[in-house]
Amino acid sequence: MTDKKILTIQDISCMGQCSITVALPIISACGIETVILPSAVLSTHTGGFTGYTFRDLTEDIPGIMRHWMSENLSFDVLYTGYLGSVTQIEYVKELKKQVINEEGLLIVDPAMADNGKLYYGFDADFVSHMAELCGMADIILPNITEAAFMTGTELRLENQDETYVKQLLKKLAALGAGKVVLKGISYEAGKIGVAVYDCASEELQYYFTEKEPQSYHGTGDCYAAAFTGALIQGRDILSAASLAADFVVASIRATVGDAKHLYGVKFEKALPLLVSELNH
Ligand code: PXL
Repeated sequence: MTDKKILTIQDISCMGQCSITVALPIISACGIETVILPSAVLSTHTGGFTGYTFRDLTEDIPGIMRHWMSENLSFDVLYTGYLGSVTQIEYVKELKKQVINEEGLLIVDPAMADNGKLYYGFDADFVSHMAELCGMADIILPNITEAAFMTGTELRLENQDETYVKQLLKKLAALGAGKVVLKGISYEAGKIGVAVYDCASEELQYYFTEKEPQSYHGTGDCYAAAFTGALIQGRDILSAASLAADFVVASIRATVGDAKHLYGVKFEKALPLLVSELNH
């Protein structure tokens, strides 16, 4: 029996509990082999730190891909996170063509904005290229900010209603994506959740959790990794989306008591919960 392999492309932020430093342990804990393609190496992530180093690895990507092709290596899933440039988005399309099995999945976490703001270094051109990549994906995992930016829709971080959320989902579907897991939905005070939308059948499902008062960097990355790991381990999309939400809440709860720890969440403390829920 051959087990599935996930290839993930995103940066290594050496310190900061995001991107590859969370994707690798989380997906591995789900029991799935994870192949990494680092898009850049930063001393820290770009949210809240200043003076970080940034080594762009764009030029290395074609050579890595060609070596895999020469070894006849291929993978079942391409899961993308933080990408450093439009060129890297183009390379993702090439990777999907060259090293992902024919039946393989493309899962895209746009990882470029949150709370109404683009992350440092991104612009409107990057957003439109990311929207195009989302249009080629089987599953996309945007938050409300990314969804609004990619579809040119007014941003409502609060006081959302189903009409607004359905408008966003339909516009994301129009990009061409297969399924959408839209994060950061809030219809009532104290609750936050995800909408899981099948663009072909228009089936819409939700999962809500308690809203934690403090927000942390890197929770989107933890969410995407747990979702991808659970899905490839055999969960259906709603179950994977729900499990990932519970995992992020547990990670935040493990972090709140430590006032010095604001740059990321202590997801390590919640890994046993994720593993036991997955094996349930
Ligand atoms: O968590 C998303 C992310 C990943 N990688 C880097 C980032 C960010 C968000 O700011 O800066 C380098």
